[in-house]
Amino acid sequence: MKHRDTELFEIIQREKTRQNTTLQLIASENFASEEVLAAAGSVLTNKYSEGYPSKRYYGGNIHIDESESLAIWRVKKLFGAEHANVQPHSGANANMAAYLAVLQPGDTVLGMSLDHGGHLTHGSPVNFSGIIYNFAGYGVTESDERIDYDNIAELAREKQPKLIVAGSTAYPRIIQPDLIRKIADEVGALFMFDAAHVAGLIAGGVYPNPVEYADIVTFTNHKTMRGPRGGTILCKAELADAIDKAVFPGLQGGPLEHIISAKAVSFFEADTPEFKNYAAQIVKNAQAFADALGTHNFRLVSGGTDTHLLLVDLRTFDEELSGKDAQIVLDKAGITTNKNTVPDDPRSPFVASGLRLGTPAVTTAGMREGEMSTIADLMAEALKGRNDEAVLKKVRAGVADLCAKFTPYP
Ligand code: DSN
Repeated sequence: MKHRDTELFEIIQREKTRQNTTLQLIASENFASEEVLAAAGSVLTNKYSEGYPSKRYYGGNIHIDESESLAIWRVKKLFGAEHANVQPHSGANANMAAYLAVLQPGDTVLGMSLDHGGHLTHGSPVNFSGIIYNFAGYGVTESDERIDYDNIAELAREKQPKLIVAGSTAYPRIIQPDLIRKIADEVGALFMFDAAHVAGLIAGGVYPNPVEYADIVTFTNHKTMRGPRGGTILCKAELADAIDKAVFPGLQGGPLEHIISAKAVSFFEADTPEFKNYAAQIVKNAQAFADALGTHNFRLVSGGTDTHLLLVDLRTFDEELSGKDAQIVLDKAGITTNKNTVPDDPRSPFVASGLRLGTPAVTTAGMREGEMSTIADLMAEALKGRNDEAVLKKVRAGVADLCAKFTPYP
């Protein structure tokens, strides 16, 4: 298609080239399929459809109803959920709607602290969650950097929360939904699992399904799920009305029906044997990556990973190297990562002592364990030679060679 707005479409082309020619190691990113992209860019963007299938405030929603109903049906089947709301514009909106559905301002909630791997919407004081609700944070142990379920139980007995939130953005290990359900039952709390990072691993059968245990499960569609940007809420039947009312009219107006149709496509794609293999490969790649990084003296927080995500403590590799500087150097070499604090990090979140890495995107691009080892070598070379432009140029060339063999959008 010939574009009239060449300025903007050239920007999009440059971003596509960036995605095709550099390594995407941000744990929360992925490459959506051409069919997901086509649905997200479809004429469904033109339609107003406040309400839900068969209960809309505007006419002309016959096909929008078909698309949204298909998305709901597919995601309920995929996760074995009693109810689904596919309208949240984002994961943060999904969480906000969940809280609006079951909490009153000032209610007590437990969530994982941001500095131990939680999320802004799990009670950070600068986020609506910490402003409106009375959050108490739990974290990982100092000894093994894993979630301390006894600590959650003690905190729950002390605080008597109305809701316990599980889920994280920087925790490489499996969070056990059955153990948190037990704690919630003991203190009479509701249980919400934020599966933003791991939804695709759950759908692919390599992570415990929290739907069985949690009253509410929220997730984003664009991370391991490999769908369009957006959020989804799953819940028990008795919370269905409250959740739906919280999303609309409580929080949002017109749903993004083009995005909802793209969510439907990704639920279709996730319900296949290929996706199961994909999810298993994400984890195998992450574990191979962890092993390879270990040989270069990078320390893996918690000693490794059970998921798609690795949290690297850079201090064993080079005490002077901050996450911020590492991210900048790796960007120059064509390796896209994000700085991240490690548990009890002495540096601020803007500087940080760690890097968060993930394998969902490179696995979609077709890379396997051997390539993870190559990437670890390239990273170590770039970071060691960070003051030498020739080294960075050499690593950039190595990255380009690798990406030429594994191109997400040829
Ligand atoms: N931005 C997401 C992530 O990278 O994990 C969290 O919202």
